[in-house]
Amino acid sequence: MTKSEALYERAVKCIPGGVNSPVRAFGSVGETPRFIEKANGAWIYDADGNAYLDFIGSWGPMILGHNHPEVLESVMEAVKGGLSFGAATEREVLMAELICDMVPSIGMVRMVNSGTEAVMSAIRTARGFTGRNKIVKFTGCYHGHTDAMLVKAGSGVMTQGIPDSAGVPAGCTQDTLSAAYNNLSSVEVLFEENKNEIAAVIVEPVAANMGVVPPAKGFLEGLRKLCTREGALLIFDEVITGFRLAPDGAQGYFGIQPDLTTFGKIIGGGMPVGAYGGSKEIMSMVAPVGPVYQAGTLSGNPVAMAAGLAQLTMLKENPRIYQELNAMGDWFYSEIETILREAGAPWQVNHTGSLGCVFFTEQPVVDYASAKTSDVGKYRDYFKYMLHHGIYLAPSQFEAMFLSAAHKKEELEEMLDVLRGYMHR
Ligand code: KE4
Repeated sequence: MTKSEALYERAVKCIPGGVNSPVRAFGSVGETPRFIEKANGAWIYDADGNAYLDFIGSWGPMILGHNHPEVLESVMEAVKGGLSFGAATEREVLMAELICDMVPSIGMVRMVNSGTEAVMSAIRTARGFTGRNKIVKFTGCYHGHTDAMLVKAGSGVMTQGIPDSAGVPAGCTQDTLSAAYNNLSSVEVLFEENKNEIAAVIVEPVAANMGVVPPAKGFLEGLRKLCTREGALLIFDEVITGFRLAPDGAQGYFGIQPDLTTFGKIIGGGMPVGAYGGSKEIMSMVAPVGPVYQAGTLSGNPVAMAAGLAQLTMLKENPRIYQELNAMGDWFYSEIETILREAGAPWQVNHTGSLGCVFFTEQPVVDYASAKTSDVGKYRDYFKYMLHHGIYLAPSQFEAMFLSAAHKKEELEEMLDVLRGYMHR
């Protein structure tokens, strides 16, 4: 029995599914989850000492690679002063000033502890600001596990959202409407059917939770125009894309200004951090200034701020990281496609910058319906082969690959060699 197997055997006895987040259970790929002991740069090491080239990076936070010395040093420095005070600290001011400086649409920002909390709070703020209740989301986009966002795929178009989880009362999703990603007319219909009732449209500017699905040309611009015309707020959920695609996130990368933005992952440098922000007018709705209540014991935690500040500051001071990372992604994902085509495989490769994924389907993947045509059995086979050859990919077809500034070209070439081996096995 490996140490991971032994740990998993113990874990399932005291943690639901043996994990603290479902995707980590490797449920859809039929492998024992690897219990990771340490990480460095682009590599992670499991309890049995196996090394893996890491294409998850903690699901996005580790854009500079694991254990970046400047992040560690900043954390160690903060720890010496204490872990948490439940009081205002200078680091929170520095973090808010930095985010407002890097992202032009953000005039004010509130720190929270997860992407879920950021989305939950942004939705409440949008409802408070507009006095409206309904929220439009896109089937296949994931915005954390706040009740209102857990609606059945495809439900809600002109009807009330149907809960997609036990324990979510119908009342929590009745105001959530679902549209189809990259399909502006599906949003138009909802605005026609719910005149003056839609508080906000929330969207992943690059969908990365149904696999990676980039926005079609004109999609984000169309959402901007629709929301402006209808008096609804446009919320960009940049928990994944924020500070990944550009110093000012997907909104900078695509040149579209949302009304509210949610962040997570990268802004925490690996520590539990989320944030939501927007114009001063909108954010002045938030307590204690305004009537929208939101709070958090560990929000703006000094140690978490130290990690996030170190990472964000490096990103801000070295914007070349983005050109290099995006160019590496363009090269890497096109190499993957070449290997597939040379092997006569019709699989699809989608990417935007350093975010990408392989869909095991023959049709272009532009939304949830087309993503779901993927053969998850083929994905499982691919995942297992790559894992056993030291390549750590998302244990689900409907997730993303994340490159980091720590990935060296020769290491990516290694992965491409393993992929060639898989395609010619
Ligand atoms: P958290 O609450 O997990 O910090 O963030 C929720 C969230 C919000 N918005 C987007 C666009 C997200 O991708 C996420 C969380 N992403 C997943 C990865 N697909 C986290 C991994 C997990 O659930 O364990």
